[in-house]
Amino acid sequence: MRKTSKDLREIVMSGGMARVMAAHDPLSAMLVEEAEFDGIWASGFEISAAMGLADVSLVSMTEHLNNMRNMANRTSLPIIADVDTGYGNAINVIYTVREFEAAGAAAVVIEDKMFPKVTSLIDGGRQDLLSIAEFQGKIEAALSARKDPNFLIIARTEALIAGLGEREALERARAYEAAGADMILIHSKQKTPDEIESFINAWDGKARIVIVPTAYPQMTEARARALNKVGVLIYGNHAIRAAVTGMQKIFAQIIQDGGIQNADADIVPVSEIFRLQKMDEVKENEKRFLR
Ligand code: SPV
Ligand code: MG
Repeated sequence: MRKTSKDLREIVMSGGMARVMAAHDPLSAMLVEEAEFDGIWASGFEISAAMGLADVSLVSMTEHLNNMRNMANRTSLPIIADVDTGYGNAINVIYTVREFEAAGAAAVVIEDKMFPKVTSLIDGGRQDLLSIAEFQGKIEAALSARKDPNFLIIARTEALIAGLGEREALERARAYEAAGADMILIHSKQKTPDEIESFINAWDGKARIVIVPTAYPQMTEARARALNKVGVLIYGNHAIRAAVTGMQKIFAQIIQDGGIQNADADIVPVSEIFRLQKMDEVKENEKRFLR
C-alpha cells in the first residue's frame, strides 16, 4: 500500500529523521524504495539533468508533474516533490500544490528564490530572493491549496546560498514558520557542515528542519540526528550522479575493448531488469488470460 503524507509526517513529528533519496524517473524511484530509504526526493536538479538541461526553471511544471506522477505509480514510498519556486507567483503555487498532491506527492518544497531560479550549488550563481512578505503569501497560498492536512508544506530559504548570512536566514525561517510552513529547508553550499550546524543550533522555532548535505558530505546521519532538530535528510542528487558514474565507466570500457566482453561482468544481468519490470507477472498473466 502507498505510504502517505501521514506516514512521512509521523516520522518527522515523532522526533525521527526520514532519510530521503533523490530520483529522476520511475526506475530510479523504485531503486530508492528497494534500498529502503524512507522517502523519494523528486529532485528538480535530477529531472533537469536527466532531460539534459540546466536546473534553471527550464523544465516545465507539467513535465515535472508527469514525471512525479509516474514515480508515484511505480512506488509506495512518500514522495517529497521539489517544486522550485512553485513555477511563478502565489497563484501558480495554488495550482502547483493541487496538482502535485492529486498526483500522489506527500510533501512539496517551495523555495524563496525568484522565478526563473538558478540552481543552488553553482559557483557564482545569480541568487535573487523574493521579499519575505511575498514568500509568506506563497506559503499561505500553498496551505490553502492542500486537501489533506497531513500533506507537508516545506518552506525553503536560500538565504545562505545567496550569501545573506545566518541572521537573514533565521529571520526568513521564522517568518515562513509564522506563515504556517510545516518544516523549514535550509540549504548551504559550504564545503563543511559548520554553517548549517550554526543555523540549526540557533534555530528557535518549532518547525523541524530539512537539510540537503550534498556540499558538506561530512554531515553524516548520526551527526544530523545529534542536532535534534533535523526531521528530513535529503540525499539531493546521488541517483543521477550514480547513473552518470556507471554509464561513463561502462561506455568507456566498451569503446576501449571494442566489445562488451569485459563490461558484461560489471553490470547487472538482463534478468535483473526483467525482475524490475515484473516480467514474472507478465508471464503469469499470459498463462491466465491469453487464449
Ligand atoms: C534539487 O535536488 O533539485 C535541489 C537540491 O533542489 S540542490 O540541487 O542542491 O539545490
Ligand atoms: Mg531543486
